[in-house]
Amino acid sequence: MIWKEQVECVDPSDLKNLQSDYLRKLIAYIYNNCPVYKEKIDDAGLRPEDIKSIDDIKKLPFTTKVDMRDNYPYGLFSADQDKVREIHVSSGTTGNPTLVGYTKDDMKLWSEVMARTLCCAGAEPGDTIQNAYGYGLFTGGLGFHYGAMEMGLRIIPTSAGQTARQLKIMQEFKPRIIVCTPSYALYMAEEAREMGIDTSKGNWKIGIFGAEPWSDSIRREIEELWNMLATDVYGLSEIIGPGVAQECTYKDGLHIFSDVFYPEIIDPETGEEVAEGQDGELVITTLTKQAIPLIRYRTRDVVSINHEKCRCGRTSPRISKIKGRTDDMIVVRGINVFPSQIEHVLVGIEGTQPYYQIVVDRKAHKLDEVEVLVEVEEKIFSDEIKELKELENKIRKEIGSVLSIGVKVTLVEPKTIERSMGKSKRIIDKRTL
Ligand code: DLL
Repeated sequence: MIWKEQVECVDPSDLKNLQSDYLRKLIAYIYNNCPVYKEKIDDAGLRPEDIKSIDDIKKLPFTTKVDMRDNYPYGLFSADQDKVREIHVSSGTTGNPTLVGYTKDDMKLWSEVMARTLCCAGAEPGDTIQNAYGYGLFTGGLGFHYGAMEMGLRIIPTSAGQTARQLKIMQEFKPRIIVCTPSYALYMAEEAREMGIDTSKGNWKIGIFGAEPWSDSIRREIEELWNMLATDVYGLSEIIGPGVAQECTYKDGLHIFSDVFYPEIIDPETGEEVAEGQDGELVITTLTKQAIPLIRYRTRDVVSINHEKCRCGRTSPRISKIKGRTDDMIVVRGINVFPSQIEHVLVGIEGTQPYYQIVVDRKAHKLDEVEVLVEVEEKIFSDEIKELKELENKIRKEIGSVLSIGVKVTLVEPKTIERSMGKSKRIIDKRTL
């Protein structure tokens, strides 16, 4: 089932007309209603009439997280605050948080793209969904709630946390769909095992996991533990929350709802578009939002894009799984390190758990040091010291050869690394740069 077939399976030239029409209206709207954007457009030497088709988008200036912070809280809004019906705050850790808002029509749009998301993952009206994304200022919980409501699902709004209760509810109310962060799915399975619950036996068939990076190896692990199809959902508060892109049951890229969220993939250094299939930074323009529409927003997320029609019938472009963030990357002794590279090594090594933390430190003018804390399985920890050392060495060598820098590896006991019900923290950077 495809929720909005007329746009998701649209002919690409019709899509372009629709996007062009939306873009023209959007530019006139923000130019007349948001002084910050008016100034940005004026500074670029443009007039709204210069934007005739979606191809003209390249003439427009980018919007960045710095613009959001500099104009905090309301400067980037195009709608008056009395038209705003709900606000959310993004999970940033530095400086001012990022505030976003929704008018009544934006709420309708969000519900619709979330219904499209759920449907894309294989949900059907009448299904029961357990929503273990956090409810509150984070967009995950309420975003899924509105979408499920729109699609006619039966919602169990557990929010994140209270894991024992969460698992009990799951067994008793038998949801067919479970949604949460991938790290919480792993954590719940771990808790279940301790409680003597077999998560591979249940009514659940589909999981929709996102809000943080996760690899295909973690996907396989979750699919095995939960005996379900694990799909990836992508989104960010600034654009709308979850509901920007979603994998269909073929799991061959995330369909981006490009009739409303126009994607570009650029080289983060030059700002120029990269060729199809090449990695680059995802930039999104919200074509139809009212409260706080964004023009060419730099997401910092690294992906590639594929415009081929999918086997599911959708013509919407597909982005790859998020490969990293341009700002999550740590530079250690001049080498770029992404947490995903380390994760990739660890999942291939028997005896390790998918829990790790990367600690970067610089002691008094010395070189940066990287320590990777890796949790190992219970049975490994009871092995002889010699075997533990061998495992440590193996991990150290493999990470070293992938990253081209030496790292220290420390094996830690099961459950030492903090578990997360929401987004997990992989990097601890202790350097004072
Ligand atoms: O995380 C929205 C969301 C909620 C998405 C629930 C999916 C499910 P923010 O808190 O603003 O919004 O964080 C957005 O999280 O720029 C990415 O770096 C990261 N992210 C989101 N989804 C994925 C994903 C929500 N599927 C930031 N894979 C984004 C990797 C993701 N990273």
